[in-house]
Amino acid sequence: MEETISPIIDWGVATLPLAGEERSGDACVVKAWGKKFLVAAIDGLGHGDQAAYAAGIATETLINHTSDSDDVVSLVRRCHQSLVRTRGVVLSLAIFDAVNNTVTWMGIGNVDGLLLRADSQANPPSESLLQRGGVVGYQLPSLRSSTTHVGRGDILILSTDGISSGFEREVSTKESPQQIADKIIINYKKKTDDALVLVACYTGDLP
Ligand SMILES: [Mn+2]
Repeated sequence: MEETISPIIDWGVATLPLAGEERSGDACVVKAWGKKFLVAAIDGLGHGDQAAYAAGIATETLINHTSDSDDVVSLVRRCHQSLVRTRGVVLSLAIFDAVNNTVTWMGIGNVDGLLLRADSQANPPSESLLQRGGVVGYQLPSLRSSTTHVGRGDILILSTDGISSGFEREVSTKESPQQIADKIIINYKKKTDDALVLVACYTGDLP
């Protein structure tokens, strides 16, 4: 994981390997540059060392290429190239842009993405990331990202398939991202897989 402090995002992450495994095949990236911020959650296929190896390569690729190719489609293509000799990963990633107050996101495989609106009048109150089937490093679908407006306090949650669905009912936007992530992993971790949940709260470009 790349640790980053940003003026535009507060974030927290919680992760646990499958019981009996020393290394997790789930990984995440958070990285700030300029007025942008990348969050990504990665699930190496399977679990154990080979899964962790593939997830590590995806992590490195995202960290090393974020500033020069800052769109999610080319980042996924780069990951695909560097993962060809691994078992591959599924991943979802999002780039926040504090100049335009947007987030652009995309998912390959089954890492869930959920955007919860801070504004109680927002309609719809949440949006789910559209995921496309495929495995990065093995078979990519046609890549299309989507961009949506974000406001201060909006919360993006990325979760691997080691987390059961339904946690959004219990998320309070008044809690810190780390508190939200900790609660989700305690209450929704499956016993059959590695698990990771990344919570990012958009604060905007505060003066
Ligand atoms: Mn998994």
